[in-house]
Amino acid sequence: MHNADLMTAPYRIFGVEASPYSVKVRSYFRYKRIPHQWVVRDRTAMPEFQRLAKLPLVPLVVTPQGEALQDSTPILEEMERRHPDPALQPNDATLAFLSALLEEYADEWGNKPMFHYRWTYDDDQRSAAERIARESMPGASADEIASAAEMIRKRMVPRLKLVGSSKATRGVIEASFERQLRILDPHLATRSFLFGGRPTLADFGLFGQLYQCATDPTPARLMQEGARHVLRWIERMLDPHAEGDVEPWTSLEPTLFPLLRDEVGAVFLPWSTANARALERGEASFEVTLGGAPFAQETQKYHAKSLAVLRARLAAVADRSALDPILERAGCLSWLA
Ligand SMILES: N[C@@H](CCC(=O)N[C@@H](CS)C(=O)NCC(=O)O)C(=O)O
Repeated sequence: MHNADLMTAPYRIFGVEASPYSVKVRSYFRYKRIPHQWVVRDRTAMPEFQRLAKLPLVPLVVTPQGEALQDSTPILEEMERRHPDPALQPNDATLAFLSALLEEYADEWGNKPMFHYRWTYDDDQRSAAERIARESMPGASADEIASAAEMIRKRMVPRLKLVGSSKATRGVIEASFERQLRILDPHLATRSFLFGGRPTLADFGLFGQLYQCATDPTPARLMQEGARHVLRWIERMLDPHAEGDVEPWTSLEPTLFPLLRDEVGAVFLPWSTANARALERGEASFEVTLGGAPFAQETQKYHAKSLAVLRARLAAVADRSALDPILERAGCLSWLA
């Protein structure tokens, strides 16, 4: 390749439609108008994917210079360094941290309802497994797709326990999803994005999970019944355009604060800090009380790593005079200290 080609060659995003983190990164590239090619990681693309990827995870972004980037949050951060305009995050440091906090909530906790509904209920299992099989095997016969779908279903269902979804935790997970929708729907009724007139980091994280929920029959039904504004926001987030700037906290607060208090402070952070503590102590599993109900799960390294990054992000905020009182009132501050 000539240097000129290297300069103009687009980024490539290897991903799959059923992966929340893949569609999160794809929407970000679309929003930023960064030239890119969406490469469906199907069986034809698998050999190249395996050659380039360090971890067997999508999304994988290959830069025009041939570097391989993985893990959606660091990918977005690296892309912000390379393509700073228009900035993803609000200028205001308080709002920027709240946006990062909501992204972390979406990526690490919001994935639970998504994964839970998809692989718990028979209709959802079959719908998702078939879509995944179909996308990964272009040109395959109906029989080949049916048998691949069955293999996918059998492989994914036992993974419910890795995210802590079981008969015992179903109530906690489903209550959290329904509460999330009840809070988001009125918030998104009067604005295009979570922080106002343009999407920020939080929108991309939350969109990734909720877009998946909207494709699975059981959570989609809940969304159609009680969260039409969330569904419209999901459509907007597939190819988002700025319509204005972010709003000040005073205008966001009435409907956004409940998400920080009732989900992030009451459910996500108690769970994530319990996971991190169990990891420190070398415990293979942990149990925590969330909203009065027990929640048990195998300890996971990744969540603890991203919680540490979030804590470092908070520690780096120079002026916390507006931020700390919000976090304190939402019951978040003590978990992040
Ligand atoms: N923290 C990672 C998570 C990536 C991830 O878990 N990807 C899943 C799909 S959503 C995956 O690739 N699983 C294995 C596979 O599909 O082959 C990120 O944000 O990118």
